[in-house]
Amino acid sequence: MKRMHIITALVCAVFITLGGNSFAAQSKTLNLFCWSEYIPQAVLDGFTKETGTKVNYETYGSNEEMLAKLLPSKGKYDLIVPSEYVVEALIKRNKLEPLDMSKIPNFKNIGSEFKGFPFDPENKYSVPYMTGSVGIVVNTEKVKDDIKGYKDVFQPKFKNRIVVLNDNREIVSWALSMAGIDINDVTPATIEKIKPILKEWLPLVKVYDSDSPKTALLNGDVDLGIVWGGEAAILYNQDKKFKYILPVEGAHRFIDCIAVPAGAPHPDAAMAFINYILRPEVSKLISEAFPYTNPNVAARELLSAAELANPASYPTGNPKLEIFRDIGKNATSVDKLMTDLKSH
Ligand code: N2P
Repeated sequence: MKRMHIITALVCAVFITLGGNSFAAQSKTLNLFCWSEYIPQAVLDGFTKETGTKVNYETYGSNEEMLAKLLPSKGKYDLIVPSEYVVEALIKRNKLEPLDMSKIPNFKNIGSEFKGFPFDPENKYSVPYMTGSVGIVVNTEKVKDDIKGYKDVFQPKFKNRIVVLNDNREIVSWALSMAGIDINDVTPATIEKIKPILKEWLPLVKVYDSDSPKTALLNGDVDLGIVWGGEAAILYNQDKKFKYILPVEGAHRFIDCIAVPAGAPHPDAAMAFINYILRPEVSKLISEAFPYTNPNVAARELLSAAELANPASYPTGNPKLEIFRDIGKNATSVDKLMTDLKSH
């Protein structure tokens, strides 16, 4: 009898303890689908330690790869990290769950200039995770030319010395900028116009890599490239010989957002995770490992002067940058063009 009382008391104690914890009702699993090289393991571990929620982490190297896995899956992923044009497309197709902002008070840490973009004007479905630019990185010990834009990178003398992102929409946008066409003006006619440019460019490329384009530059396999700003920032931190240049012709400014796909199995854990990574001290850890442009202004205050002075993380001046918009069915023409050109 006495033992029964002890057990009952223990059960009650556990119940009361959990009841006082905001994560009491939270699912104990979170299925996170994110870009590779974008979120440190320490952040996932910190969340698990605090909430007891196990994070299953799967990665992708492009928005299109993410979509190809997400769209046929039902109720598999709790969180995805699409770029702005994909947030726009997913909202149009009712493929995102509205966020429960009452559970994400740390949204206040996002700077006002990163809120209310046209792809999700009220941030009903998405919260900026990291932002940045796609630009040119040059090993200035190997390349002495004054590289200013795409036309300086894609020169026959640099054949087999170039790394680029393995990302069709990105590559097509460089050729559009080169031709003086808006990067969002993707139609069969503009695609036809830029075909000759890409026909010249692609044979010069040695490495296509979206996951870790810094690697080929670091180990000296190539001498210049067009990469995510955060990758260039890591190179700059390692060695100041790696210079980041935003192309004069114009470049993509990406706004990668965290969002909950329709039918997510653990939306409560998803909201808790979003709020967790928006804590300044957690977001700081993300910036330290992956130095992109952090939209979390409270976290930015915790960064060192050197981190904030990294030109690839926080470019200065007035570069010509533009976000991508959803181009609907024309996305298929982008992929077809690139597949055709790469196979020749
Ligand atoms: C991180 C990739 C950054 C994604 N590895 C840019 N949209």
